[in-house]
Amino acid sequence: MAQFPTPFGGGLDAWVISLDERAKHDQQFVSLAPSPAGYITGDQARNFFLQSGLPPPILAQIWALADMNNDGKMDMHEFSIAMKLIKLKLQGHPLPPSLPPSMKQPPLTLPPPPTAPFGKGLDKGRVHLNSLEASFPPSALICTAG
Ligand SMILES: [Ca+2]
Repeated sequence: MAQFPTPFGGGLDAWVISLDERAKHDQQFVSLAPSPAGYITGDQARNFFLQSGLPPPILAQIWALADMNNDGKMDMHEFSIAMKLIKLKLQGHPLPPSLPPSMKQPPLTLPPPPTAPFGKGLDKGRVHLNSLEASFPPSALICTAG
């Protein structure tokens, strides 16, 4: 019987990618300069994954698992899966024969980040301040109870 330490409680799925992990993976993905379409190539990914210290044959297995649509490229979600598999492998978990369903689902449907144009920042700040003053007149703050 294999005896792994199980840091994950009985009910929790070791393959689930947490929001924190996904956020880190997304940052790493962006740092690899994905194409405008949102993909990194096999070469880009391989060089990055090799930094994990895992042997190339293992990384090839991880790639095969994570590249869900087998297009030879990684989108943000596939990259996150690969990173999670690398982490688990480094922790001593065996690779799954196929991708666990809990990994295929995105960790959360994140709302798209607000795309505020930089030029409008000052104006927006001013509007925000004005509305704050309107909502909280100073007289309310110095009102003493009883
Ligand atoms: Ca792919």
